[in-house]
Amino acid sequence: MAELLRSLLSVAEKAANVARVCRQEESLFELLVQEKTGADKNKKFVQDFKTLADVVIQEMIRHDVCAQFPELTGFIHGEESNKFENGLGESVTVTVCAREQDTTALLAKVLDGDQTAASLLSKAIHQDLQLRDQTAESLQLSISPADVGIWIDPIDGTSQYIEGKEEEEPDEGFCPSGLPCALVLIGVYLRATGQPIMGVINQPFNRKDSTGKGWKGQHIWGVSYGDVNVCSITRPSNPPSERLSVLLSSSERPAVKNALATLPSGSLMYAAGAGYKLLCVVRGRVDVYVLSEGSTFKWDSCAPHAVLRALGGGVSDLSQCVTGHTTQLTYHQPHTHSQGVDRWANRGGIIAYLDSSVIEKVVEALGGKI
Ligand code: 2IP
Ligand code: CA
Repeated sequence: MAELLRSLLSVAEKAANVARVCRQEESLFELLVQEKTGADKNKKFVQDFKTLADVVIQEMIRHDVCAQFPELTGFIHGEESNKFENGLGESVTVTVCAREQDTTALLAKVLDGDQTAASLLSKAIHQDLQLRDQTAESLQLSISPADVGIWIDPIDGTSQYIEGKEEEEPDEGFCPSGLPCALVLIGVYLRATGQPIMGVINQPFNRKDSTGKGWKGQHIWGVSYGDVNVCSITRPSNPPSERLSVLLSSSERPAVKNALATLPSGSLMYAAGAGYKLLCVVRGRVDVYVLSEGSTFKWDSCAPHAVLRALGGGVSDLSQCVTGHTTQLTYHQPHTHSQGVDRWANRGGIIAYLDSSVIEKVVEALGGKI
């Protein structure tokens, strides 16, 4: 199973490369930012390119992982569907082929014959990239790939990715918006219990490179299975303090913002991206991320949740915590009475922490407001 971690680290890095290439190569960037509507809309164009970029990354991860671990076929789920229907009613399924030239041909079809864009994308997809990580290489794990499933969020924080505000992340690691909030998330859970056991978070746009034109990324991973709790970073050790920093979505309900603002010495902060907010908890940049609505999904939280567990923390359902049940989220069962993506929503909201003692303080401050 440690091979699975090594494979996910490499494919997440490749995904980050595709995300960077789409912004750096002019012919791809033009497609990414142009939103054609009305008469300008090319009916043969299968979908928004931004959706295609997401799907291409998702399918690349699926392709690479299944090629190495066939037991995972049918158990790799993502945010996006790979079937598109264009304005002419033609249906196209986006997949990654075994050979680069075949992927190029397929993408050219989807991109209405744009060979340059198709070749650039295909080259990034088929790049042979092996990410080396010493701790991951020496890790031993006795679990079979046949016992796990995977959630992929190819690009979390898509709106930040498209908008492309070039904020660099400061050393303290907190950026309320901009490219650093866009993340590639790959999480592994146990099929039997839904527990998240392995997570890879890749941040493609962490800081500018030496030329000042391109970007360098960074990644964090964690494994929490049985007695094994290993993470690529050490658990942040914030000095004990009465102060509680709470991270929220800017679209959080006013009643919740007001209630949390009453926390003794509390400070409210806001940032874009569900994955990015979870990453801020992982790094100890804030004490807790609170979300009162069901606007995140299994693919948003699985990877960061596994990393938090590896560090001794967790992610729980906020609505359950309010009733005294602090059990953590699971990832294997859909809401059977819901339709579409809502089947996989974290319906009761979420609360993410390194130290579970924050749950009580947050619940008390919310005092029946949710
Ligand atoms: C989104 C993205 C949004 C987030 C939302 C996620 O995923 O992370 O930023 O909202 O919950 O589902 P907010 O930023 O208000 O927390 P995606 O970008 O993949 O659609
Ligand atoms: Ca997402």
